[in-house]
Amino acid sequence: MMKKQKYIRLLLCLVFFAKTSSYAQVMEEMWDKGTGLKEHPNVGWFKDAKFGLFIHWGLYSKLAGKWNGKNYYGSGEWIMNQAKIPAAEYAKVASTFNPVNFNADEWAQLASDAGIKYLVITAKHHEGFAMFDSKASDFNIVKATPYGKDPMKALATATAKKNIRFGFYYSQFVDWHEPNGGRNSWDFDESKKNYASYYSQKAIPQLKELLTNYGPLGIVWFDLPGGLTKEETQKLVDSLHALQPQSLFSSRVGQGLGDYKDFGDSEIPDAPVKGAWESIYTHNDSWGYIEHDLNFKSPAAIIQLLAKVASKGGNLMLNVGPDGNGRIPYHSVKYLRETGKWLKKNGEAIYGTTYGFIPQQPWGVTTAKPGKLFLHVFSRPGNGKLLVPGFSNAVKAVYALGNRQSVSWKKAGNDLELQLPAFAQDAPNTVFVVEYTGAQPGYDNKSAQIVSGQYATTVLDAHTARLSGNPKTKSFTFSHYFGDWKHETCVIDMQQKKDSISFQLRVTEPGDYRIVLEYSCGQEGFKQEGVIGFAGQQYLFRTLKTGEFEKNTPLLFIKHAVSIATVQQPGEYTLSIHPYQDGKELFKLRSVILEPVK
Ligand code: FHN
Repeated sequence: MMKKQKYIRLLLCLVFFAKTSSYAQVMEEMWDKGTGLKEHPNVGWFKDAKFGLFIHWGLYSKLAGKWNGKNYYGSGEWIMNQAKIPAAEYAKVASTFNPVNFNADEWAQLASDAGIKYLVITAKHHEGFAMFDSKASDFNIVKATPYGKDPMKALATATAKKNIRFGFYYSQFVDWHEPNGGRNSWDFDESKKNYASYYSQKAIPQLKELLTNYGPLGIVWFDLPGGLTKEETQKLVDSLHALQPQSLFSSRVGQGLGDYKDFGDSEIPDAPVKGAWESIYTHNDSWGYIEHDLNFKSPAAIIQLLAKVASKGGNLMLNVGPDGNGRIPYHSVKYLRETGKWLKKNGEAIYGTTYGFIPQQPWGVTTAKPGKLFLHVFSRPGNGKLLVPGFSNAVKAVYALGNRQSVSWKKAGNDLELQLPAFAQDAPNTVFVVEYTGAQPGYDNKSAQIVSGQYATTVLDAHTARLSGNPKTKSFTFSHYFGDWKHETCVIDMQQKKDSISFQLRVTEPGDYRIVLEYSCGQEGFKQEGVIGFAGQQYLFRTLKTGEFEKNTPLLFIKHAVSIATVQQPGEYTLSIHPYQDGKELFKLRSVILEPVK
């Protein structure tokens, strides 16, 4: 080949690689950037804690998702807003709020049994009702209800006895009870509100009461900031930190402040994130109690969610919504206890860990401590041979965490292969420990993704694709009911034939694999054709319609089985997807799923 042609070819390759390495760059930027917050010197306990309990409890708990004979779905704590209940009418609920079954010691014991290390409870949510004794407003549980006691005082004491860090959630701006509070536009004219007077007469005095009267607080969890400039927010933070310098303030204090980062509701970052952060999830579909919401995450789902969040380097704060009588729902108690039993045996793989340096595999995720990599095996390989790709360190020992039973292993280049012992196929998360020498390697976000016939499915998340042309990744936030937020990162804007995405795959077993595309597709994009290139073949598909896409409406996805691909030899392959011809956006691709055909 002419010298010039070689040069041009080299140049083209570099351009292609540069364009298609955007995924790796994004990953580097995301987790190298960390949370972007200045970490508090006392954040160490938080980063080690890994598992917190969120409690949403207020007058809304008594309404239980029902008002005037109508059932409400989604966030039960938003019922005043969803039903546009006049503040004066809503306040009357307090006159019958009498949670006689509330028992602080039982709640603290449940948290302890569940392996919870910190507990944050709503002291005042958007409804404006104080679940504590407040001199700043008589609209509180001691003055306005037949219960007449301060449950927060009891809970602060009970959690301290169990060595569980205690904290308050406080809605510092949204307050639907107050004429000058944020976001009640059905009783009050937003344009006439004086937020400054709301802060000075209620929010700041109540926050000072909370940071003064309940002992040392691990956390003050702010929510939905508003009505303050950055300078005013900084002043608020400084004045409150002066009362409790050791307490950690959540990033939802706003204006880029806070001592650790909270991601969106039900959101886990796509890539590992350095620093102190937490993901927050509901146990069912609502933060506040809804009598008819029994869609609780199973113990297995909680255990795997905790491991997935920890595998990115963060904490999971899981929410429960007690009812108006002060009882935590039966399924929350039962499933939290099951989670605690798992943590009792496997807590070493969660507490005090950082993100694992081996990215998600078909079998599960990893967490790490110096000299140890924890393999969280959600799915056991059919032949018991578990592959840990890209493990370059020297191995000292491999064993099952639960019973310390050693596991046979072998290294082949940068592959570590374990011969797993038998264990229950339906075990939610069986942890194996790899002890190694040498420094912990960096997060491996460049290796090819493993595809194996030993697992029922291999999911290729769209955000791991390399992009070429117009396509880009975009995270969508939406809720199906109301406020039960979901987050999905998709690849969008694949419109022209040249717009392609690709996955670098390492197929360890030859055979037939069914290709399933998980996507959302609206009126303008459906019935368009696409092309999948894989293992030397091309496969055609035509998109199906999943529903109309409008802002904030739910993205509905379909798992569309489009073809069977045959892989003749094990090895590295590229799986690419592009539109068959120029047209509208093909779809919003959530993932590509490969299923071995048996
Ligand atoms: O509006 C609130 C909601 O009711 C709930 O408290 C969640 C918990 O993170 N925070 C806000 C929505 O993000």
